[in-house]
Amino acid sequence: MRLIVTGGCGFIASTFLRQALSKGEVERLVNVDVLTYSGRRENVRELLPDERFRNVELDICDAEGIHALVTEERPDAILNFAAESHVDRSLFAARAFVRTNIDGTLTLLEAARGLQNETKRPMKFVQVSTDEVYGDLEDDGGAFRETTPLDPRNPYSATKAGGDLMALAFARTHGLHLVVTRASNNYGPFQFPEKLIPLIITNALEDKPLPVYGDGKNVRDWLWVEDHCKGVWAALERGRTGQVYNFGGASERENIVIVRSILSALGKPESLIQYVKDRPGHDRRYAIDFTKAKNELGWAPAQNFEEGLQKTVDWYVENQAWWRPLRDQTFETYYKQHYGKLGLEA
Ligand code: NAD
Ligand code: TDX
Repeated sequence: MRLIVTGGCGFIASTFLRQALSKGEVERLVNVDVLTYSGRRENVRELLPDERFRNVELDICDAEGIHALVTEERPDAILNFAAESHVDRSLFAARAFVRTNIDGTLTLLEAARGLQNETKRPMKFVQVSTDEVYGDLEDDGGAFRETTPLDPRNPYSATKAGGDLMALAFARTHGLHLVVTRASNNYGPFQFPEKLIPLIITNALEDKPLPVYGDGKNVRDWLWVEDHCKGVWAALERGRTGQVYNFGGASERENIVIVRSILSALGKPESLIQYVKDRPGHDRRYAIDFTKAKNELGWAPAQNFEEGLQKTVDWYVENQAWWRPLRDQTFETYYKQHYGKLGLEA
């Protein structure tokens, strides 16, 4: 199997790349990543010696570059993980999200369609998406199913929903063998320290205040990143064309409960907790019904949350050389450097 993966220098896709290279049937694995602030070369460094692996620094919005790469590599499948992924960033820099999450997805879909037309071989495409496209849930029960109407409520999730719809349209109108996967909040090693769990761990290690938005009672469903990547693989292998598959961790927790667990794992005082102004449009609760993935893909999450959280805390304690340099940089600096070059205003 010959695969192109996008966003592989980021958190989730770098985990996917490591898993994929451990599979005998993978004959070629190409990573496409433009290295925004959250893309780190070091996340794929250990893969470079494997001669099946190729790392390409390229923007998924670069239509010519993507076309040339797809023509050269002739993949059996493209898996699109690349995205602007952080909700808070999308609140003041939404244009970058539109560019990568919608326009970049379209560029990849066009390239896949072109190759399929040329070779007359079925081309697979996995669009990696998020439960946030469904909006949010009330505190009292219910969970997102694949049939739940889309109701994105922030610029990040609006652009992910746009990418999903464009992808599904390409399955219907252009016959791409495409599936969309929607996962809940991932956690594990290599997550950029802007997302809740790594931010709280790294702030606590530096004895900095731990910002908890609103009342801290918003609920997320936490999915171990390796379980998510196994689901993406199952969707690639066994997903039905034009279908959506939800992946959840069966681990709903209030944010404040997670913050307290991290403090306790690190032996740090609760006085570090600082309630701050709520995120505008903050979704209250996410929960996922993954019955369809269970029935059709034979997938279920395996990692117990408390053990997974402990493994994550241990990783950040042991890998301070990975995250400490990232703490000195603000997103604003990266944004100006990276998007400024593209002439993009927020
Ligand atoms: P991340 O921010 O850690 O990684 C994103 C990667 O994409 C980075 O390496 C970045 O350099 C790259 N990238 C961004 N724009 C690009 C462009 N224009 N061209 C090429 N590369 C580009 O994100 P993540 O948390 O690993 O998320 C990966 C995917 O999974 C995203 O599509 C996200 O929407 C989805 N997802 C994430 C979560 C989560 O909890 N983190 C949950 C569900 C779904
Ligand atoms: O400093 C913080 N304080 C805080 O209380 C941060 C960064 C977050 N939070 C809260 C907001 C959310 O309720 O914690 C919860 C999780 O926040 P994030 O880590 O920013 O994740 P979320 O907004 O839920 O979105 C994530 O899950 C879906 C990912 O970032 C997305 O890429 C994914 O699609």
